Amino acid sequence: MTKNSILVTGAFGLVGSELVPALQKKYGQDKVIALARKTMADDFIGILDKGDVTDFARLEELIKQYQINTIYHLAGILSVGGEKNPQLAWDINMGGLKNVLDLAVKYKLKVFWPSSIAAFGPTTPTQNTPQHTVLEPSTMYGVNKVAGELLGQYYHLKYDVDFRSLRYPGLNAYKADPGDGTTEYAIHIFYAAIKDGHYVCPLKPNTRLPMMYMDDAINGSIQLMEAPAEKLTVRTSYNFSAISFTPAELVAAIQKIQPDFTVDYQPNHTQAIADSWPKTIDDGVARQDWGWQEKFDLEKMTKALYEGVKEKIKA
Ligand code: AKB
Repeated sequence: MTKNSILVTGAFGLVGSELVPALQKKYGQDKVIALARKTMADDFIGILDKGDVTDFARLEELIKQYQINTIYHLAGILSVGGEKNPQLAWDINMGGLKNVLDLAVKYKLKVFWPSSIAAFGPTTPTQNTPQHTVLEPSTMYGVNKVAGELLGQYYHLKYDVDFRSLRYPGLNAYKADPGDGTTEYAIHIFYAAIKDGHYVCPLKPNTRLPMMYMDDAINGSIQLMEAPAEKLTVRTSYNFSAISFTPAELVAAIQKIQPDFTVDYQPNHTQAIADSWPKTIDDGVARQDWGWQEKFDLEKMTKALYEGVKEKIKA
């Protein structure tokens, strides 16, 4: 084991499953430690270990054992899961981050932590939501994201922790199974299209939400972590955006590949969450500070997801 390793918590989640291989490719397999609480992929190649982010002593042991200097702290509970169990969301989302930040002070770690469009709420301007705006979320997950952003900035100002963060939009990917979130309908729809030719959509057809293909999210996250510190003007969390689409627009894009695909719209409890979030995001500060630029539009994302999910189902 070499010095200056990278620890990725939530390594087998939607983001972690793609971030770990990208980091391994960039920095070497022996530099990346994938941490999981229980889920482990059978075909994983590299260094993996077990641990719970709410267990301070275990995290500290891992940091010492692997000589960690950077943490991508991804483990957490999403918006729908957080409404099912707000106490658990608080414990994992806030407890895990507080542990990571306290260890970052002690071991001088660089920290990446994802915030989300869930940090915004019903009183936030919904079109081209600015970087600096009202943050009054109505979900526990959103409350955790706002508190986490402020805590990260506090540790940066008070203890000089190199805390960096992005407000992820809905991230769409196929390597891992989607988690318990609101924007995840945009992943489930591909499985339903390919398996059944039909999807029951939990959101109204015109519910516009900010979204991104995972390749862009991974590139942007690594790019932010590599940006020179003096370029960064935001130490809460950067607005981070690529495409915004509605379920109806996504259905139309899938129907270009599979014309007989059909959908029923049966909005459920997730509609209220989606309605409290922005429709489009102004991420001009990220573009200006560290050169953020996405590569995937709706058509390119749809093609990549369709092919990826089809292969996964076949396998
Ligand atoms: C969710 O819908 O909960 C997440 C998110 C936007 O943070 N995908």
